[in-house]
Amino acid sequence: MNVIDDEYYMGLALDMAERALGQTGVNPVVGAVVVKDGVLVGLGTHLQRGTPHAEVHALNMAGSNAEGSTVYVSLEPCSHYGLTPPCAERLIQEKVKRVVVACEDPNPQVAGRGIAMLQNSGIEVKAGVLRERAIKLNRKFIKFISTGLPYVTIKTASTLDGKIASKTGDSKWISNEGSRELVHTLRHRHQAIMVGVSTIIADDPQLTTRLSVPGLSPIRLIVDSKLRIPTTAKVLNDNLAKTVILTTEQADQNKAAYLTEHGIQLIYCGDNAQVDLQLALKQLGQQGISSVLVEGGGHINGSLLQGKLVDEVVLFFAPKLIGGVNAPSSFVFDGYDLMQDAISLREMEVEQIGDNICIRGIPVWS
Ligand code: AOF
Ligand code: ZN
Repeated sequence: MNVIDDEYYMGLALDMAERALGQTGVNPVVGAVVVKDGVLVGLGTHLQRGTPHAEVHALNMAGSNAEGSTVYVSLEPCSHYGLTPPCAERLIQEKVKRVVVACEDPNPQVAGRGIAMLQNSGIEVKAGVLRERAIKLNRKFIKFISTGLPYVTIKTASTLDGKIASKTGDSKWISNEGSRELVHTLRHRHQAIMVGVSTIIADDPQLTTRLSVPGLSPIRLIVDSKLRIPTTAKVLNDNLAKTVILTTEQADQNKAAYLTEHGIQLIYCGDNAQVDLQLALKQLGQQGISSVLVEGGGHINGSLLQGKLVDEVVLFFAPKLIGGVNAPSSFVFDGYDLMQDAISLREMEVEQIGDNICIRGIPVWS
C-alpha cells in the first residue's frame, strides 16, 4: 500500500508521462495532476508537440476546482511562448495554492523562470519530488535541448560470446520473441533508427515497429558512404516510413540523383571514405531528430563508441555460443591496450526475459 503524500500524486503524473514516450517528438513527456481538498480533480498529459501542455489539460478538467488546489507537474511549468502559451501564467491565473515539481526544465527559455514566476506570485513551490525518475524519463529531451544533438541508444542482440551472426552470416534468430518485442518498443520510443548499408544488403529489413498493437515507426537512417544500397531494398520502396541515407561526397552522383528522384533524402556527412558520424548526428539534430536507436552492425556501433557519441546501450544476450574468428561482433573498433581504459557503464539495469538477458547502461565519458 502506498502512503498518500506528494510522491503518491507525482508518481501518477510520471506514470502518465511515461506512457506518452515516443509520441512527443522533440518535446518532453510531461504529466500533471490537480488535487483539491484530498480529491483528484484534474489529470493531464502532453500528448504531441503543438498540442496543449500537461498542465492545461489537467486545469481544464479541474475547472473551478483549480482555485486553491495543489498541482503536481513532472517538469517545471514553462514560462515562455512556444507553440503554446506559458503554463506558469495559466497556473497563476487559476489561483492555484501550491505547485509540486519533479525536475527543473533545462530548456534555456525556461531554466528556473517558470518556478520563479510562480513564487513571485505567492504560489508555494516544492521542487525535486521524484526528481531522479523524472530526469531519467526525459533523458532524450534533456540531451537534445542542452546540446542540439540526438540521444543515441545502441541496441544489440548477440550470443553470450558477443556475436551478432554466425561465421556464414546467419542471424535468424538470436534473441527470443520477448526480447524482440522490447526492441520494437524501443523503436516506438525513438524518432529514428540507424543501420549500416551492410545490414540492408544482408537482411533487407523493414525497420518498422511491429507490436501486438499499432506502434510508431521511426525514420529509417541508412549509413551508406558509397551509396551501395540496392534499388530494390524494402526501405526504399515500401513507403512504410521515411528513409534517409547518410552518405559522403565520395558517393556515386548518378546513384545519388536516382535516389533523390525517387523521394529519398540524402544527407552528406563529410568527404572521407566513411560517413562522419559526429557530423551526421549534428545534422540530424538540426533537422529536429532528438533520438536515434542504432541497430548496428558492429562497425557503426564501434565507431560511435570510439567517437564517444553513445548515450545508452541496450544489450540483449541469448544463451548461445557460436564462435567463429570472423563471425561479426556487436562492437568492432580498435580497442584499448589496458583494461583501465575500457569504457565502463553506469546505472546498470539487468532484466531477464525468458532465457534471454537484457543489460542496459550509460557509458561513462570522462
Ligand atoms: C510544460 N508542460 O507539458 C511541456 C513543457 O513548443 P511548445 O509550446 O510545446 O513548448 C515546448 C517546450 O515547453 C519544451 O521544449 C519544454 O521546455 C516545455 N515543455 N512544459 O510546462 C508540458 N511539454
Ligand atoms: Zn507549458
